[in-house]
Amino acid sequence: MNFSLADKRILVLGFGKTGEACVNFLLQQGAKITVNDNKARTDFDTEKLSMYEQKGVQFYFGQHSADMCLASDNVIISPGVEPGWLPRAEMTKKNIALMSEIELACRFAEGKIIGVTGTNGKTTVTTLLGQIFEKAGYSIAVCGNIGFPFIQAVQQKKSYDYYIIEISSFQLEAITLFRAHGALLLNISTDHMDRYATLREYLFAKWNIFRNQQQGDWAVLNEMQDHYWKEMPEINSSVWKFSSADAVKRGCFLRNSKIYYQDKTGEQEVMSIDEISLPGVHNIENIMACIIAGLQEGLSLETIRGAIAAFKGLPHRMELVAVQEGITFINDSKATNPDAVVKALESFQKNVIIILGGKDKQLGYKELAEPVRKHVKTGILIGEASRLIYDAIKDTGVYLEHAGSMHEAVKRAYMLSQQGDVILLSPACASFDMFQDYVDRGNSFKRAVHEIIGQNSNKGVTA
Ligand code: UMA
Repeated sequence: MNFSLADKRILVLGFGKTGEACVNFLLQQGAKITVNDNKARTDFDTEKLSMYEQKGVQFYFGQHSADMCLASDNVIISPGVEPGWLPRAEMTKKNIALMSEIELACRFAEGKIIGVTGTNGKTTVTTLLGQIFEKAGYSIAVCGNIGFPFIQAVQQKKSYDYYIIEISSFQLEAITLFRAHGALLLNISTDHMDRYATLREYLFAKWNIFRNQQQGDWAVLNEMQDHYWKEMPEINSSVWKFSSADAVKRGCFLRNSKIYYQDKTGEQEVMSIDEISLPGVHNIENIMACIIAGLQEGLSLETIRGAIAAFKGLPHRMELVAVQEGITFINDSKATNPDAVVKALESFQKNVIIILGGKDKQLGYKELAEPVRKHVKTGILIGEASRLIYDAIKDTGVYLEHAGSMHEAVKRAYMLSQQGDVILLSPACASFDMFQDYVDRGNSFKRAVHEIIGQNSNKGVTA
C-alpha cells in the first residue's frame, strides 16, 4: 500500500503495549512523533522515556489535548483510549486521519489477514488457527489483542503467508482500509458497557471486521446468533456458519457428538468430540469456526483434525490447576463477563464452588442466576462487584459468602468442598480492582491453590 510516514507529524494516543509498538515502528519510518497519555509522567519508566526522547519523541502526560490532535497529520489511537473527547469534526475538516494500530499495520503488512473477533473465545481461536496453519506448513504471525501488537509483528517481519490476528471491538472502531481476507465473528454478548451505550453499538464496532471484505474473501458467523446478524449491514464476502444446535447449509455443525462440515458438494464428517481436549460446548463452537477457516484456505481435513486433537487449551481459560482428594481446581480467570461464566458453568453438574467478582463493567449479573441455581452449590464473592453479584443471585438459594482476598476465597472454597466438587475461578468481571490483569488474577488463584492444598494433605484435619 502506498502510505509514507516520513516526516509526517504523528500523534500516538496512549503509551501502553500498543502505543510503544507504534512508536518503535514510526521511528523506523522517519515520522515526527508525539505521544499523549493521560497518566502522569511518574507512572512510566524514566529511562525508557529518555531513550525515546533522545530519538526525538515528544511526550505529553496527564491529560489528552484536542489541540495536539489538530496539530498532527495522523492520530493513532490505542484501543483502551476512550475516544469521546476527540475533535472529530475539525479533524475531518483538516483531513487528519484517526486510525487504530491495526489500520496502521495493515498498510505495511504483506500477507493474507485472518481476523478473529467476538466477545469470548478470541484468544483460543486465534491460537488454534495459528497451530493449524503452522501444521499446514505456512509462515504465520499470531498477533493482535492476544498481547503481541500487529504492528510489532509487521516491524519484525513484513512478509508472512498469514497474519492471524485477535481483534477487539476497540481496535475495529478506527479502521478505514483494514481488510481481513478471512473474518471470524465468534459470538456476541454483553461486554464493555462502560465504553458502549448499547449492545448494538458494540456489535456495530465488531461488524467492522467485515467492512472492507471483497469477493474471494470469507466470513464466519455463529448461526445460533442469526437474530443479531440479520439486523446488520450485508457482508460482501462468502459467509459460512457454525452451530452446536442444528445442521447448517454452509459450514459446520454438531450432531450426535460428531462435527460435520457441509458445502455445496454435500456433508462430511470431520471428527468426533472425543478427540477434543477442551471442555464445554462453547469450545466445540470455537473449534468449528477454526475448521471452517482452515477449509476455506484449502487445508486438508487431516491437518486440521491433527492440530485440533493436539491442542490442549490455554492458561487462564478453563485451565485445570490441580486435583486433590477428588476436588478439581479450575482457573477460568479470562472469564471477564457473565456470558463466559455461563458457558463455563454449563460444562458441569451441580457440583461447582465458584469464585466470582472483581471490577464491575456495568454488564449486570442477572443472567448468572439460572446457571448458578443449576450448577453451583456455593459461591464465594470477591472484589468491588461482590455486592452487585450478591443482589443478582441471592434468590437462587445457593449458599454465598464474601472473601477479602484470593487466598481467603480459595481457602474457604476448599474448606466447604467435598470429593467430586469443582472449585472454579470464573469471575464475570475485570480484574483491575485487585490485580494487574486477568493473568495476575489467574496466577494468584493458582498460587493460592498450591499453597492451600500443599498445607492440607488431609483437608479434613484443618477444615
Ligand atoms: N490511556 C490513555 N487514555 C485513556 C485510556 C488509557 O492515555 O483514555 C493510556 C493508559 O494510561 C496507558 C495506555 O493508554 O498508558 C494503555 O493503552 P491500552 O489501554 O490501549 O492498552 P495496551 O497496553 O496498548 O494493550 C492493548 C489492549 N488493551 C485494551 O484493549 C484495553 C490489550 O488487550 C492488547 O493485548 C494489546 O493492546 C496488544 O494489542 C488487553 C485487553 O484487555 C488484553 N483487551 C480487551 C479484552 O480482551 O476484552 C479489549
